[in-house]
Amino acid sequence: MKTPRTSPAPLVPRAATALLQPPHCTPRPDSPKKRWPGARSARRPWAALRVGRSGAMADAGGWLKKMQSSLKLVDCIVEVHDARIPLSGRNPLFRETLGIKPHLLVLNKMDLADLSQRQKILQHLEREGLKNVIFTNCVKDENVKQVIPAVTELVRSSCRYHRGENVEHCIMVIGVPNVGKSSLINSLRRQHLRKGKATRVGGEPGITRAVMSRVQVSERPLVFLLDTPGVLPPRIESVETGLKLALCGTVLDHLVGAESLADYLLYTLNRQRLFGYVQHYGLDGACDDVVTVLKRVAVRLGKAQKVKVLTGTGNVTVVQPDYSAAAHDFLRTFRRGLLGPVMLDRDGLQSPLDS
Ligand SMILES: Nc1nc2c(ncn2[C@@H]2O[C@H](COP(=O)(O)OP(=O)(O)OP(=O)(O)O)[C@@H](O)[C@H]2O)c(=O)[nH]1
Ligand SMILES: [Mg+2]
Repeated sequence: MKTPRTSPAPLVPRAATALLQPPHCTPRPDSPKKRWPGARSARRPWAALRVGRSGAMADAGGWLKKMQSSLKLVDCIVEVHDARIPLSGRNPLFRETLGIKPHLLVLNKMDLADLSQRQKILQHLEREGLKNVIFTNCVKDENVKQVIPAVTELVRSSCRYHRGENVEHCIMVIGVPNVGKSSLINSLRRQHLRKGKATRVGGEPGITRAVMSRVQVSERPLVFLLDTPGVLPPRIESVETGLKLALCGTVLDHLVGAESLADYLLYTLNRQRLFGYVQHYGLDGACDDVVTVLKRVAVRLGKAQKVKVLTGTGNVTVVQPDYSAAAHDFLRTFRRGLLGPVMLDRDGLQSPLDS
């Protein structure tokens, strides 16, 4: 196996350069020959993300209204977010509409996140006014036991208004899609009540589709939880934030395009010098060309497809690698953590002095 490139110039995604243009990237001319079949546009592969309007949750405003109307039953808000993007992609409307209640931020999926800069993350969040933060893994129930004591303390030290007489606590769990809100509820029940699933969990965004009735998660203190559907920000602040959200699975892959997302993933892994994909797919070495990587992945998976090509002598059927299946496998492998832990907000953590 070739050793991964160690030149100071970071590897860049072929197509991302046109749009992202980070100052350290050197854009290269696109070769039309190397485009993958079905690419929407070689120059603007992320255009489908529709920066500005996220578009993924059509009824986001409606959900927020429903959540707001349930606020009178609620003592504390637990916002769940993905630990791989601790600084970006949270919905600012949550603070505007639900911000009057005490707030705990749970950064979930810590098993998939590179948390070597945990202190910097916490300092950054504290500067944004977020003092109560817990990292969790709801699949393995790690740190989940810290949630109820933190909530109880927050509620104790805040004004409960008309709920002052109630002995029980009610928490509303909010967040963007697919970050593990329902998993947190199930994990809390496992930990405190030794009971099974109360709410459906799934690998795709949009599994929870209604503000649920209260679910008990603890006996002493008596705590109930309200599960809610994931709500994306109405405006995604930048293309890169949108891509990070999509990599974390908060947006359905087809809205961005699996091949485009795979390109951004390859770019990110190379920039962070995370070359686990080389070994995982048995490549000869690190590579910054997504078409080459996807071709190798497709061959390795034995995924090929027949396509009709119009030639001067008529239609010819040719067999070529199934780039789409390869891209989906690449994304799935990354999301399962098989390519190693990652911090997608690494750039946001660098102070100007560091760079
Ligand atoms: N690796 C890892 N996966 C997790 C963790 N927590 C949840 N998941 C997985 O993430 C996926 C989404 O979990 P859900 O609990 O359905 O997420 P949600 O936020 O309720 O999603 P919506 O209801 O669609 O908004 C599922 O496949 C879970 O198994 C975690 O801590 N680590
Ligand atoms: Mg859910």
